[in-house]
Formats: sequence, structure tokens, C-alpha cells
Amino acid sequence: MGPGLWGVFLSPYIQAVDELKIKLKGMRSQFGITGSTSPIEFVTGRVKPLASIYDKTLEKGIPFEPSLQLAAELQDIAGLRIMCQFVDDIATVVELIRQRDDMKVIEEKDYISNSKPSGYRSYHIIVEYPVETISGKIEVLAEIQIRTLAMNFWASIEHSLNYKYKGLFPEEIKNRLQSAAEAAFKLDEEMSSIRSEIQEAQVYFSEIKEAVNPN
Ligand code: 0O2
Repeated sequence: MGPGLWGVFLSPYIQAVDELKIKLKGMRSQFGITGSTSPIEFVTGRVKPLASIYDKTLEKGIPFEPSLQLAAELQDIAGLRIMCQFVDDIATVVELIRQRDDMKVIEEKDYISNSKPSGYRSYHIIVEYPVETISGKIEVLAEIQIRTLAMNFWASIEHSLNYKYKGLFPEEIKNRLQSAAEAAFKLDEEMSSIRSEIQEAQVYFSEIKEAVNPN
């Protein structure tokens, strides 16, 4: 397979990630405009690198070539991530996504109620998203991961260690990661319990900012 074919195969995914990033960031700014606190802290997006696509095809035992099978089995070639301050914000964001009619929810995976054995916590939504191309409409799958800042902190560190140790953690690191996951969970609980105080402070500071700089 030459790179040309991969370029053609991946281009609607690039388009989907670009569009979805704008749309999800748009949700965040709309909360800002209406003066309410946003359940979205920040949004990131990426197209899965070819090397990771390759690793996934080995894992799944499918051919490494641009195909309908690959598009159906790798549901996170287009990947979006939404970070929230509080655990409760995740349900709000999930509902906002379910209500949209520019994307269709295909599947939801709740790794918050059921965390992975690694300690990973996050809420995943697979959506079908239509991309308009010069040769017509293409429906692509995209994975939206919704998590708190604490869940994201843990996952990004675990992800880079995973890369370093190729998934084979020494026992001590594995145990430390599990206790770090527990600490992140406790941090989320603590933050939720003082949520109202934090939000009152945020409204107070944004009013001061507004008064000082009305534009
Ligand atoms: P990357 O580098 O983020 O792209 P699948 O592997 O997709 O067939 P599954 O379990 O149905 O199997 O998919 P899942 O778990 O819903 O989504 C996989 C993605 O979730 C991963 O993508 C990670 O982004 C994230 N994830 C899942 N488990 C863990 C974990 O234990 N630690 C961390 N840090 N992230 C996790 P990739 O392709 O594995 O990696």
C-alpha cells in the first residue's frame, strides 16, 4: 500500500477531527457567552498516527491496509477528548452530545462506573459523523473520550509509561499506578464535595474581571 492510498483513506478523518474540535469548543464558548459555568474545560483531538493504526491491526489480527474492515474495527481513528473539572460535568456533556443531530451516537462505554483493571477511568462515546467531500458524503466513526482533569492526568502519565515499558510494567510501577488511580479518584470526590464553593468563587472572579475589563 502506498502512502497515497493512506492519504485518501485518512483525509475524511482529518476533516472530521477538525470539524468536531470546532463544534465541541463551540459548546464551551456558548456557556461562556450565556454567563454559565462550562462543563467543558478544554477539548483536544487527533487522528490516530499510522504507527498506532499498525499496532492496533496486529493486536486485532486484521490486515494493515485502508479498507472498510479497518474503518469498522478501528473506531478511534478520529479521536476527540473533552476534559471536565468535575465528575458530574461528564453526564452533562454526554447528554449534550446525545441531543445533537449532526452526529449519531453508536455506542457508549462507561469506564467510570466500571474502571479498567489498569485503573483507567473515562467515558467513551462512539459517534457516526458525516463528512462532506468533493465526491459525496462519507460517514466516519469517531471516538469522544470524556474525562475529568484528574482522570486525564492519570491516563496521560500511564500512557507514556505504557509506551516506555511496552505494556509490561514492573510490579512496583503497576502498584504505584494503581494507588495513583485511587488518589485521582479521591481527588475527584473531594473536588465534587467542594464544588459549590469553587463555583461561587469562579463567578465572583469573573464578575471582578468583567468590572475591571468590560470588553
Ligand atoms: P491511543 O494511543 O490513545 O490511541 P480497542 O483497543 O479499541 O479495540 P476497547 O477496549 O473497546 O478496545 O477500546 P476502548 O478502551 O474503548 O478505547 C481505547 C482507548 O481508550 C485507548 O486508545 C486509550 O486512548 C484509552 N484507554 C483505554 N484503556 C486505557 C488504559 O488502561 N490507559 C490509558 N492511558 N488509556 C486507555 P489506544 O488506541 O489504546 O491508544
